Amino acid sequence: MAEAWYMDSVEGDQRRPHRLTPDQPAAPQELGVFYWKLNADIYETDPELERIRKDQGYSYMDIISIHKDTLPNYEEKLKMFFEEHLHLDDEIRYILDGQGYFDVRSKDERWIRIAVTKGDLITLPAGIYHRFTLDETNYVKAMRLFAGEPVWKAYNRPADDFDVRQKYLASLQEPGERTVSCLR
Ligand code: KMT
Ligand code: NI
Repeated sequence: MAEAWYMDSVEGDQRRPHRLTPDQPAAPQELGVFYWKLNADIYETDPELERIRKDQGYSYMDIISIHKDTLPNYEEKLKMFFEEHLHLDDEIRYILDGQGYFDVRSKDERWIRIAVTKGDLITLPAGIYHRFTLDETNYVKAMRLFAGEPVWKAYNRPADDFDVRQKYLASLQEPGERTVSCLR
């Protein structure tokens, strides 16, 4: 798993690490987050990526480059990414270059910060509250994967009455029920 830690609640620049002192490591796999480490230098021909896409049914993919010179409406999009939200489907991102932070809500409603870097393929389960930010390097390039026709719609919190939210919460009660057939 990528490095993850519980965040402090200090106001200020979202791009800073916001680690507690002392550092408090976290285990996002307990929240249904999945993870693979791949070789991003060969993403165009990587058989391991092909295998994951086939096994998981990730038929759709595109590439997003988040940098002030490459992303239209950069500031506005960054703001949207950092609003606490959920989706009806898994959010699947493969970091091809650069880095950033996915924050996910723990079972006790604290923020867990997951540092993703080149080669990290991460999936956030449908119904989990989360957000994304660049770090102080201000650049990430990521492959967006999706099982079937992509639906990007984000529902900002509160979205507690959604079926997908209730199902997600129920899935946390049944460890072992969340299975992804993979090679970790
Ligand atoms: C999202 O949906 O939050 C994004 O696509 C931005 C993060 S991709 C590393
Ligand atoms: Ni999202």
